[in-house]
Amino acid sequence: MTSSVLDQVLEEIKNSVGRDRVSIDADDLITYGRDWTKAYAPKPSAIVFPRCTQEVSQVLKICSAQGVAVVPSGGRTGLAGGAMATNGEIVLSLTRMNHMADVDSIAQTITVEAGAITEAVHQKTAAQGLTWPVDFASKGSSHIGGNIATNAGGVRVIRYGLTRNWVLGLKVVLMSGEILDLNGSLEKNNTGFDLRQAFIGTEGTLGVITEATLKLTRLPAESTVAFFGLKDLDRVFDLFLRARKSPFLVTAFECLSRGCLEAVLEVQGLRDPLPSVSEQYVLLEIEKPQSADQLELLDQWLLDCLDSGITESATLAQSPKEVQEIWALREGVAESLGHRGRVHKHDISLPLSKLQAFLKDWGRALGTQYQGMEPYIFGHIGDGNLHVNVLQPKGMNSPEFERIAEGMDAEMFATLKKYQGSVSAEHGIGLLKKNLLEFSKTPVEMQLMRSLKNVFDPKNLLNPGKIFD
Ligand code: 2HG
Ligand code: ZN
Repeated sequence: MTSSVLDQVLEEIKNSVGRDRVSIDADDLITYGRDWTKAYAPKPSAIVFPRCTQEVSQVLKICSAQGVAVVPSGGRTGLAGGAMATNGEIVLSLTRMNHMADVDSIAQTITVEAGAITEAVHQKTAAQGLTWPVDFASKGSSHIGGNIATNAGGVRVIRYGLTRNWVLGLKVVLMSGEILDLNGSLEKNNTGFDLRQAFIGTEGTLGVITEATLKLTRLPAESTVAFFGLKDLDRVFDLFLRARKSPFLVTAFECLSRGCLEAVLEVQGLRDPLPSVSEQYVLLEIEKPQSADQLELLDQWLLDCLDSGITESATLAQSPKEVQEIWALREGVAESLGHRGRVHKHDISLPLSKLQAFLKDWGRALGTQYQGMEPYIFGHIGDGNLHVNVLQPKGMNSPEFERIAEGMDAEMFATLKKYQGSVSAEHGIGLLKKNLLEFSKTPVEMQLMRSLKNVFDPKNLLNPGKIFD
């Protein structure tokens, strides 16, 4: 885009929606031109901050007429580059659209603008004894619109499923400026194609979500958390099976390796709650048993896990503070590994029944070919979702590291394909994983995805270059 086209577009936007909606301030360009993905540098031309759906529509219409590319931007906590503006695009930040309507207690819904912060929605709905049960470490920054655009996962998928399950209605603006009001607040609506689904998980490539009616559920009973040390990953799966068969309602089942725990303890200055060192750790969250009998049953169940040799050590949180402390060990992993230097990251998933076989196959290949490149594995193992983070070893230069890491990737993804896994469980494709998509999608699926993009955004102006070129 030439600078005169940019000037003209920005002038039109200012005249249409207000001069204060546009920024070319250098700090804003850097802040709003990027997300949490570290692999890219932001290079947007301008940031636009609309205040309502109508303004989004006007801005997109102007950009569309002038052939200017737009990157929708939310809380910018994504890890696949889905909200990166690297190519002179105009960033459309939904940050000023954060209004939340009152909770509808009869329908158990809340309608919020796309820029509402996840945690703010949690707080508002909790006051009515309800919750929107999508939860993850970045909830203090992430936006509802971004969660929906990426079909966010997190730590409670095992209990509640993905974001997709908790969205009733969507207001969406197409690149042409057309506004769609999809499904309102209907629970049941069997009228042909459910277009709402086209915008959930498609990372802002088909339309801009400006408002959502969220489905709520009863605020769960108080939960309790146990933390286990285990000898190896086989024992982690044994424990998972036991937890699933137990009389307790599992609300999270998360794992982390010793290396991950050490990183968190060191970087965050936290205390190891277990008396001995193990290779693997599990965080198990369950709804807290209410009766004395049930509490006794839980103590007995934990003892059985130790006696049977499945776990090497275990601790049960004794207070809400201890619950938080144990969660901090798991939720601090990604940030702590990032503090240690350059990280090559993956977010894979497998059918639970194939996860063990995958890890064995892949582990064999790793052990023989990539000494010194130890992957740090953690994540939502109860959903079949592992985060694989490879740290650049000290003394190895970056090009060498990337070359070896890519060799490891090829190995991992070939094994993943063999077991019908996915190259992105919850972080999306964005810019970062475009070259991996072929491992999880067939050529026919790729063609259909491109055709859909062409229907919604024929000029390829909305979040171009994300998911595919
Ligand atoms: C988590 O589960 C996040 O902690 C981040 O999804 C994972 O950075 C990562 O690899
Ligand atoms: Zn995760």
